[in-house]
Amino acid sequence: MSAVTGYTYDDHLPADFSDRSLRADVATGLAARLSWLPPKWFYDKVGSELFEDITRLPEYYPTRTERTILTRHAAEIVAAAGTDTLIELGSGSSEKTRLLLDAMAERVPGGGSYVALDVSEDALRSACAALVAVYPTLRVGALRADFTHQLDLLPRGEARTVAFLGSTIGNFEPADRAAFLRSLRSGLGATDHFLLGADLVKSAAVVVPAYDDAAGVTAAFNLNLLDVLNQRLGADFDRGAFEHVAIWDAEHEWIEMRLRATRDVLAGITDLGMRVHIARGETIRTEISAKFRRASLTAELRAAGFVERGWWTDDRNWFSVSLWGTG
Ligand code: SAH
Ligand code: AVI
Repeated sequence: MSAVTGYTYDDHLPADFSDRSLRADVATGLAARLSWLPPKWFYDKVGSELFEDITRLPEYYPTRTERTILTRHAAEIVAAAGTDTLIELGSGSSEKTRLLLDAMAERVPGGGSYVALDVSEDALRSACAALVAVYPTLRVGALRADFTHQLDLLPRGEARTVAFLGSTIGNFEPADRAAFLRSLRSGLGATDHFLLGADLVKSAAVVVPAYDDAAGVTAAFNLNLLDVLNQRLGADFDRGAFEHVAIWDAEHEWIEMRLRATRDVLAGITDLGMRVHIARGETIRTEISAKFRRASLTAELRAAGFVERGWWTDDRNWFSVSLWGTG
C-alpha cells in the first residue's frame, strides 16, 4: 500500500495497451466499414467526466434509480451475500458503491476490502482517493484492467461479492455478454456472489431521451470518441462533421448510439497508415445499451451457472439489482 495514496494501485494494462488495442479495434471497425467501435474507448479523462455529468441529467434515470434501490436494500444484499470483500467491475466514480460499503462496514469488523477495477486510471485514482478519506479502516485497491479479458486478475479469497453496476452489462453484444458471464462464473467459488445492476425494458419515450438529452451532454460524450481517435491514433476526424444519434432498436430491445456524418468525410488515421471515407449520412455505431427483461436475464445467468439469491427493483420496475450465487 502506498503511504501517499492510502490505496494500492495495480496497472495490468501494458503501457502501450491503449495504443495497440485501440489500433486493433479501429482496424477491425474499419474492416466493417467503420460501422462500430467498442465502448471502452469512450472513457479517457474527458469521457469519464462526461459520463459523470450524464448520471446527473434529468433524462438519465438509470443512475438515480439504481441508487434508490441500493439505498433501500444494500444492508439486505450485503447480509445475503455475506460480503467481506467487494470487487467492482467498471467502477467509475464508485459513488453508488458507498451504499454497499456502508452496509459492509456495519457487518464486517475492521471494514473489509474493496477492489475497484476499471480501464480508466483517472476514474480509479479519484474514486479510490475519495474512498480512503471516507472509510479509514477499509482496505482499498485499484486495479486497472479490462474486464472483457482479464477477469483472472480478480483478487482471490472467500466471501467475495463481484458487483457490476450501472447496467454496464448492457453495453456488451449478446454473445460477448454470455462469454463474460461464463468467464466470471468460472472464477467464483462457493462463498462468492455476483451483484448485477441491469436496466429494464420500458417505453422508448423514456429510454431515448436518456441517450439524447436536451443539454447535449450525451452528444458530447459520443463525439469525444473522435477526439480519442485523433489524440491516440493521429487521426484527423472533424467533430463538426458528425452528429449524435440515439435509436431505439425495438427488435433487440437496445438503444444504439451512432455518429452520423453530416457531409462526406475523408479522414486520415496516421498510426494505421490509412484514410477512410465516410459518405454523408453514413454512421459509426459507438455503443449499444441493452435493456433487460427478468425472465431472459435470469435464463442467461442460469445458463452461465449462476443461481438467483435476490431480485430488487424500484417502484416503477425500471431498473433491477440482482444477487447471484454459484449453486
Ligand atoms: N459503475 C459506474 C460507472 C459506469 S460507466 C456506475 O454505475 O455509474 C462504465 C465504466 O466502465 C467506466 O468507468 C469505464 O471506464 C469502465 N469500462 C468500460 N469498459 C471497460 C472494460 N472493458 N474494462 C474495464 N472497465 C471498463
Ligand atoms: C456505462 N453505460 C451503462 C452507460 C449506458 O447507459 O449504457 C453509458 C452511456 N452511454 C450513453 N449514456 C450513458
